[in-house]
Amino acid sequence: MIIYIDGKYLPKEEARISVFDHGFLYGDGVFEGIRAYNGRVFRLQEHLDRLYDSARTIDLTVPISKQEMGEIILEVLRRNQLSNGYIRPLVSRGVGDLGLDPRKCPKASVIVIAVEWGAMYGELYEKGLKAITVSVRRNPADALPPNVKSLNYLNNILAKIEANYKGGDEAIFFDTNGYIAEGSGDNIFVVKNGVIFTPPTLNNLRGITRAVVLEIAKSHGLTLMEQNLGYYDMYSADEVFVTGTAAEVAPIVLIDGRSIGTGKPGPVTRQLMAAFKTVTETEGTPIYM
Ligand code: PXG
Repeated sequence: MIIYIDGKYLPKEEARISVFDHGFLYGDGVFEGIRAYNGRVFRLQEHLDRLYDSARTIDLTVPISKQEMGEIILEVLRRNQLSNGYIRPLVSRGVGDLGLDPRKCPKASVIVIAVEWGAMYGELYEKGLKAITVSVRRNPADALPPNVKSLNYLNNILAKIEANYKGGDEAIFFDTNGYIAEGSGDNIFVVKNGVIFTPPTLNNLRGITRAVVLEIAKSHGLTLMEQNLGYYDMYSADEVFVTGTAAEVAPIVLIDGRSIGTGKPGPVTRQLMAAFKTVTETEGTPIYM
C-alpha cells in the first residue's frame, strides 16, 4: 500500500507522522471520505470544495492547490492499482509544540490514503438497518459546526458507541433543539405519503450523497422537502433511509425497537438505491486514461 504524505509516495510502513502533530494531539485538521467506482472518482470536485471549505473555516491553510490535491488523489489510486476504493485525504495543522496555539505549527501536513472498498452494510441493503436514537446531541453549529469535517470525530464516535451498546447498526442524532440531525456518518431522510423529507444542513454535514439524492429525486419527479423534523416524523414515517459516501443509500427498518412502515425497505428507498447505483457506476473523474 502506497500513501501520499507531504510530497512523497511512501509504503504504508514508512508513512509516519510526528507525535507533535496537532492533528494527533488535538484533532486539529480536516478530512474527506471519497469513493471510486469502476475506475472513476465519484464527485471529486465536490469533495475537494468541501475539504477546502472545512479548512478555511478553521483558518487552516492547505499548502497545495485544490487541483494538485485532486491530482494526488488520482495518483494514489493509480499507485495502488485501485478502481473501486475509498479515499481519505486529510490535512492536519502539522507539527507544533504541546500548546494548542496553531501559530506554533508552521506548516500543515497533507496525507492521502486509499484502500479497496466494497459495500459497507452487505446484506443489510436488502434487509434494512436497525437504528438507535442516541442521548448524545450533535455538536451545535455555534460550537463546532457539523459542516466542518474535522479530525475531531468524538461527537460521532460517542454516538456510535451508544448505538453499539444498544444493538443498533447506526446511531441517529438529535440536535440541541430536539430536531433530527443526522446519523453518526450519514444524512437522514424520511418518506411519508410519497413525499421525501430531510433536515436542512445547519446541524449536520452537508452530505455529497445527500445532494446526489436530491438531484435524483428531482429528475425522477419525486417531491423532496428540506425541513426540520422531530422524532414523531421519524417513528410515523413510511420509510427512513440514510445516505453517505460509506453507507451509500441504506434503508432503516427499525428505530428504537419500532418498525418503520412495513418493516421492510420501501419502494421510494429502493428506487433511490437503484438510481444512485446507476449514477455511481456511470459518472466520475477517470483514474486511468
Ligand atoms: N454526516 C456525517 C457526520 C458524515 O461523517 C455524512 C454525513 C455523509 O456525507 P457524504 O458527503 O459522504 O455523503 C458523513 C460522511 C464511516 C465514515 O466510516 C463515514 C463518513 C465519513 C468517513 C467515514 O462510516 N461519512
